[in-house]
Parts: sequence; structure tokens; C-alpha cells
Amino acid sequence: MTNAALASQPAPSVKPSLRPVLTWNVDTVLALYDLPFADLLFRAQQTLRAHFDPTAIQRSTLLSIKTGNCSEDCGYCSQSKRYQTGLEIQSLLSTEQVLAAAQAAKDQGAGRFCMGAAWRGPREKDLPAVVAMVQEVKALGLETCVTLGILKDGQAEQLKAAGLDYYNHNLDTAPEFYGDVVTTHTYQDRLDTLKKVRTAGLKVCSGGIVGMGETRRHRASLIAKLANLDPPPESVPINNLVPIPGTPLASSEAVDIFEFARTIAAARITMPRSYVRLSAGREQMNEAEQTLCFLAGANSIFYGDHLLTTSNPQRERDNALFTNLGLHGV
Ligand code: SAM
Ligand code: DTB
Ligand code: SF4
Repeated sequence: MTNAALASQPAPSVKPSLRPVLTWNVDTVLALYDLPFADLLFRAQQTLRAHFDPTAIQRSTLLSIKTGNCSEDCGYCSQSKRYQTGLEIQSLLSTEQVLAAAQAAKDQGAGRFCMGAAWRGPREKDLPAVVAMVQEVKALGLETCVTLGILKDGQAEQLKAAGLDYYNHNLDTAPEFYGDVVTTHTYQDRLDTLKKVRTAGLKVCSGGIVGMGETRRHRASLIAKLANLDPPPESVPINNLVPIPGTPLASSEAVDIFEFARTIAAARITMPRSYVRLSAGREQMNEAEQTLCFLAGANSIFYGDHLLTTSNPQRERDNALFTNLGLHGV
């Protein structure tokens, strides 16, 4: 599609049911990236405003429930046992420890609590403990999310029965670049897990990482892949690589903030009803850079001082930024 054709697409005032159904492909997403920056942000804002209160930012708090010693070789990750990252390994936390962290997250205003485990995927014997965590966190009145890796048949159903709302499983990058970053599992493995999650009736959280040495075309390809999931993920985390010393991607060149914001805008426009989360890497951005991402259509963040193994902006800093921008957390 040409830029002119893109620009002449129906305005969001057209009723959703009357809008033409678009199947995105790499070239149509690339055409978004190629728009003049202000045109791209304008379209992203139109899309956001057609579907969301633009002043409301969804907040999820993360907790690593099992840290490090992971069998996989994801080139960006501090938790792979193949890389010397100096990470302190932590076996599965107790339900009480998780519950205390969830209660604190709720008291501090988070709406969703996301529990992450450094597993290729959970073993059958791991699941009952996670099921108990989900049940108890849910009983606090929080939305629940877990990210446990590749699922086997039946596991998504067990999590759904426990009261799980979301399963996070990122496609992370373009299918054609994935093998440059991870060799111990495949893109198809990840797509298969997303299918299982959907079939079990869970909501999907899936996004990716920018800044792993991929090209713009790869970024567009990731966005097209996410947007063409049927239905698209309800939640789309866009992570900016946090370079971890000791990993193969430790010295990846940072992507400039405008390219990162273009990726957020492309996610917003292609997945109009999804929450697009400005995710890892926010600590490395100043207030103006984060604001650019909100203007590009991000309407969700990780809230709390820690991600999984790296740090996130202090809550007070986020609260001050929200006040300054007239945003409110939900
Ligand atoms: N082991 C599970 C898996 O791989 O799906 C769940 C945990 S894994 C740490 C969750 C996600 O965190 C990854 O898919 C990746 O998108 C993100 N992530 C991990 N390390 C990162 C880093 N250094 N910078 C940015 N994002 C990162
Ligand atoms: C996601 O897309 N980002 C979060 C969450 N889903 C699990 C994880 C970010 C991890 C950043 C690096 C770390 O703290 O280890
Ligand atoms: Fe393991 Fe997940 Fe890290 Fe890959 S991203 S090494 S699967 S924890």
C-alpha cells in the first residue's frame, strides 16, 4: 500500500463494523514506518482515541517467581544458564512470598500482577504451585498473568481453571530473524503455545523486543505477525532491549527513540483495540522519550521498581510523570 493510500484510510469516526478488514503484511506495516513522523503519530493518536480513554494507562507489576538457570539460549536474556551474567539463581518462590508481593503491588495501585518463571516451559510437577499462586493472587482482586514458557497440552486449561486472565508469551522478533537470537526452540514452538493459550480461553499477551540487531523490515515483520494473530493479542508488550553483560547481545547498538516510537505507533495502528505496553528499557529513557511513546499510542506500562532481573523506574518517578502529563493509572 502506498503512503497516500494509507493516509486516505477511513478516519476512526467510521463505525468499527463498517471499516474494511485489513490483513497486515510486512510491506503495509513498513509503509507505516515510512510515513512522516507527525503523520504516523497523528494516525496512532486517532486510533488510540477511537478505542480508549487516552489519559488512562494500564499498570502491571512483575515478579520473577523462579529466577535464572534456564536451559534456553535466548541471546538477550540474563537468565540463560549458558551465559555468565552474574545473576543470583532463585528457585520457585513460595505462595506466601508471591502473595505478599501481589498485595504490595495492589496497595501501590497495580491492576494486574504478572508472574514470570525462567523455564523453557513448566514440568507437570511445577504446575500445582503456580496454580495455587494464581488462585491466591486472583482472590486479592488483581488481574493475573503468568509467563512460564512453552506449554504442553492441557497446561493452559489448568491455568484457566485456576482463574488466570492472561498468558504472556512473546514472539520477540520476526520469524526470519528468530534463529539469529534463539536456537533451543523455534518460532513455531511459540506460535503453538499461543494457540494453546487461545484455545483454553485465556487472554493473550504477546509482543517483542526492539534493538537486537534486527532491521526495520524485521520489526515490521514482527508487528505484522502479531497483528495477524486471530484475534490479535489483547496486550502487546514492546520491550527495548536491556543489554545484559555476558549475553551475546550485550553490545547491541541501541535503536534510536524515534524508531522505537515508530514501532509503538505501528503496533497501535495495526492492533487498535489492544493495550500496547511500553515495557522493558523504560528505565533507560528520559521523561520526554517515554512521553513520545505515550503519544505514539502506548497505554500500558510495567509499574514497580523491578522487572524480572533488571530495574524499572521508581514508582514515585512514574507518578510524577503521570501527574505532569495528565495521565492516570488503571
Ligand atoms: N521463560 C519465559 C519465556 O521465555 O517466554 C518467560 C520469561 S522471559 C524473561 C519473558 C520475556 O522477557 C521475553 O520473551 C523477552 O521478550 C523479555 N526479555 C527478557 N530479557 C530481556 C531483555 N534483556 N531486554 C528486553 N526484554 C527482555
Ligand atoms: C515482557 O514482554 N517483558 C517483561 C514481561 N513480558 C515478562 C519482562 C522484561 C524483562 C526485562 C529483563 C529482565 O528484567 O530480566
Ligand atoms: Fe529462558 Fe525465557 Fe530467558 Fe529464554 S527468555 S532464556 S526461555 S527465561
